[in-house]
Amino acid sequence: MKILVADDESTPALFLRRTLERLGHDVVMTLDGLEAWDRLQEGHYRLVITDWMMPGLDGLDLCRKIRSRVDSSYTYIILLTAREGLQDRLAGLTAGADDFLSKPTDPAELSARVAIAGRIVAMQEELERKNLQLAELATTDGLTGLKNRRSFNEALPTACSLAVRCGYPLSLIMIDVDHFKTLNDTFGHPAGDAVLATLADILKGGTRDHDIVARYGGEEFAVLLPATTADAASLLAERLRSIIRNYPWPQRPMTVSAGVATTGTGLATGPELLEAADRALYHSKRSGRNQITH
Ligand code: GH3
Ligand code: MG
Ligand code: MG
Ligand code: MG
Repeated sequence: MKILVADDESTPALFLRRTLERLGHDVVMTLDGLEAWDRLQEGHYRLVITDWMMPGLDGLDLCRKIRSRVDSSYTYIILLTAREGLQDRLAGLTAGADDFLSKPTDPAELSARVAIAGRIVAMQEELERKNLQLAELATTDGLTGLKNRRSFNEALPTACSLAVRCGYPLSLIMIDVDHFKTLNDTFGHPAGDAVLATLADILKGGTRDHDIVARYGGEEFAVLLPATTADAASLLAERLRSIIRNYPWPQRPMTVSAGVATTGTGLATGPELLEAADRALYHSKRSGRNQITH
């Protein structure tokens, strides 16, 4: 475990270091609270063992500063102190310490208390990992790995206001697979799923990293293109249509219809953009499919 030690007296500090390193920990030593605080800005330490009395920033101040951080993983704090009174312990706990060690420190007790810190921090990290996984699950489409509709709908307003504020055009392509139902009916649902996954790869491969590609519905995809003019978006939509038409599909030729919309006169918000792209897509379908409309 990565441990930061702050102690202004060299003899107990060296003893701590030797004991912790013998237990297999990765230890960084600092001489006061300010230096410790600086180190904490540079990297994440799961455990801080800090002396109470230090010049500059003392142990209590350091505890308070660590606890005032937002958006950072939990740091377990053990306060080293020769003070034993109730008032002192209360002051330490209130400042944010998790535990105490008396000075001079007994190596067996140090080892036991560091083990407690390890358990708490491991639990915390497991929670963070699970939260990340959940967030990923909630925003990703399981079949294609693309963003799902919810995640797209969350990204759309931000992209719109950014485009308006920065004065660049934002384009949206809505794509719907032609006669997809008959593919399912003829070749089965799993074949349909495989086609959707390949389509997602084609769309991802044909766009840039900062473009947002989402599975908007069953066999409908949305491609959001920041800083892309109507002409550029139509060119891209046409290129995607052509790639899909010419792809060697194992079952039968596949085609898509697309509708393109770009921010501009009367088109500024997410719903307006979606409605315009939908209308254009409907026009492509009505006009015989396998085509794009802007
Ligand atoms: P159109 O050219 O008018 O779009 O015809 P279509 O057959 O593509 O349109 P329709 O909306 O009638 O059918 C869409 C089909 O997509 C129906 C549904 O079973 C299928 N579908 C939706 N989601 C999935 C999926 O996750 N996997 C598979 N295999 N099929 C799906
Ligand atoms: Mg001291
Ligand atoms: Mg559809
Ligand atoms: Mg369709």
